[in-house]
Amino acid sequence: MTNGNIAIIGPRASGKTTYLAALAYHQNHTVSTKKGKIYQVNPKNPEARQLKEQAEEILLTGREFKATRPDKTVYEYPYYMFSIDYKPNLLSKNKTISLTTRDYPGEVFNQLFQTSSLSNHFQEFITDCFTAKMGCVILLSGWELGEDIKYRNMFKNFLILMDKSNVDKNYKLAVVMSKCERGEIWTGRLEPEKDLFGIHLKETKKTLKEKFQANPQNLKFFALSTFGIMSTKPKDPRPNREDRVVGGKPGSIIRDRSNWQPYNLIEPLLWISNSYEATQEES
Ligand SMILES: Nc1nc2c(ncn2[C@@H]2O[C@H](COP(=O)(O)OP(=O)(O)O)[C@@H](O)[C@H]2O)c(=O)[nH]1
Ligand SMILES: [Mg+2]
Repeated sequence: MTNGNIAIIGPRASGKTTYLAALAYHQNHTVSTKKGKIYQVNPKNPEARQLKEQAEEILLTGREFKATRPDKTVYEYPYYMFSIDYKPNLLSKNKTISLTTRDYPGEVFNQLFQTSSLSNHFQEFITDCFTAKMGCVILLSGWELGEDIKYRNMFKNFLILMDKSNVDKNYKLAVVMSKCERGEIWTGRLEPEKDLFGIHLKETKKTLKEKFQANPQNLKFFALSTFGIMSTKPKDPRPNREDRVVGGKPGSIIRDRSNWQPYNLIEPLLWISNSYEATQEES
């Protein structure tokens, strides 16, 4: 399998396009557990470089991306290639993780709230998530009452389709609470499995844990925020966000655009890639 195929998926407005644009825009990342180590993300194909320009033109001028319409076949959506380069330790050679993904329309996952019998058009997208992939990052932004049951139903249907697909036995699922700079959930970010999913999305967590009982190494919970907070100092956790309504729809933009620092952006990708490699070596 080509190293690096990771699908980035999630329901409508969960933050997928903004996440991909942040990946294209932000080059240097430090990872909280590996202080001092720099991970460099590089856009590798014309589409990814164009997305970097869009991040500048859209996010950095205080606007939001338009919704990705589900009006094309999966192969017509832009295909982004990135590399993540880093030095595992002082004496070792540089390591490169390559990542390729598409910006899937969220409607596919919204339809999974109700049924696993997707239309042929949407079935194509789900098949693509499982074909020749190491795993997927699934972005979820809801934590309020009622969201848990919706997400649980979505995962039940998603897992049915996963079982029917010819998925790699080491396929990794990184389940992410996105937009975690929001005040009500920010304090749960350090142990998202326990303090976010275990509190607000209990049924979702239960369904996933049961499914991955025999291979818990293939499932992990994360929290990330593409917008981040105003300051990286723990004493100043003001969200770097401004909420607004555009065309009757609520949305958010980055507040201090000259000091935009996403939180935990690449951790789910590193986990998928590194743990996939480790399980490949074991098996
Ligand atoms: N609060 C907050 N809002 C975000 C974040 N990332 C994206 N958004 C907002 O969430 C909405 C949907 O984002 P978008 O990337 O278009 O979602 P998509 O439909 O999944 O591609 C927009 O208003 C974004 O500005 C984040 O990290 N925090
Ligand atoms: Mg989108």
